[in-house]
Amino acid sequence: MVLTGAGMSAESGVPTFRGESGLWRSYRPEELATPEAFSRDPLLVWEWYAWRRGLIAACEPNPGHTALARFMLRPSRTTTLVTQNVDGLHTRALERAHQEEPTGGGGLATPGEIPEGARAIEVHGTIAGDRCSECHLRSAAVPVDLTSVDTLPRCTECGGLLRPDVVWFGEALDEAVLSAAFEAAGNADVCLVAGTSAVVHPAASVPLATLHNGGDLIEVNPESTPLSRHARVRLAGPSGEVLPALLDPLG
Ligand code: BV8
Ligand code: ZN
Repeated sequence: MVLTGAGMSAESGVPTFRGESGLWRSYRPEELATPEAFSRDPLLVWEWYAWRRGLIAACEPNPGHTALARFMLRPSRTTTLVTQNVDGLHTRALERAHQEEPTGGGGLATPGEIPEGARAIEVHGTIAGDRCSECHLRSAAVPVDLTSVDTLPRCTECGGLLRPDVVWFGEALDEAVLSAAFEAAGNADVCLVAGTSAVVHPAASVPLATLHNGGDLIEVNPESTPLSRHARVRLAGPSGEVLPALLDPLG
């Protein structure tokens, strides 16, 4: 299995959370990505997410996303991708790779949707979706009118304020999504961990399930992290360069 974090998208131009470019108007993500911040100042939180949506829309998947997508789509694929990222770049890379070469470069074409098992498990949700803060109805993201708190998007069903469909700090992850991630890790021979500082839980402990089951960890990160000491192999470089070098020959 593969676990990715914000570092995976750094070479696409999406700022990481804890790197120097991760700040926005001197706020830390932990101050804005919380239910308390949203109920205190929904306009400020929406300004941050609207800014991120605009930035992400202008970004492209990088060669690391593409190499991983091709690897996931191979007919013999038995790899599960779990991501902490909400930017949707893995899905865009998978859709593009599936169009270009439905089986990642080998075997018979499987037309139509990305195969079920090849989809990214987004444990922290998606910035491309909205969710009602009252009735939890989900919908595709709508444009956000930031003129004032009164012009923020509201639920068509109950009139509640819409929020981005992401998991905030202090909020529980979706049970089914999280157990799918831990199950994949528990069954994996190898957990490839790319681009995460491994400080946000419970996602950061998913790779430990591979270790507990006798599997190995490979870490792709220019820096070391709390997972580094558990890694059988550490590839200390940017995922946009390391993953193509690592995965393309395997294809
Ligand atoms: C939960 C969605 C319980 C939103 C995100 C004290 C108080 C309150 C809570 C806690 C606390 N202590 C611990 C907690 C729990 C908390 C937590 O872990 N906090 C941390 C900060 C200590 N966790 C939670 O609150 C979680 N929920 O515990 O619920 C519960 C249970 C039942 C009932 C109720 C509650 C929810 C956590 C989810 C938060 N949401 N995102 C949004 O995006 O706006 S987390 C956010 O951080 C992103 O998803 C991000 O992916 C994630 C992790 O960060 P990273 O991905 O690792 O990114 P980071 O910038 O940190 O690191 C980048 C790495 O890439 C670096 O290592 C860098 O070296 C590397 N890199 C850079 N360039 C490259 C590269 N690598 C490769 N290539 C490159 N080119
Ligand atoms: Zn509603």
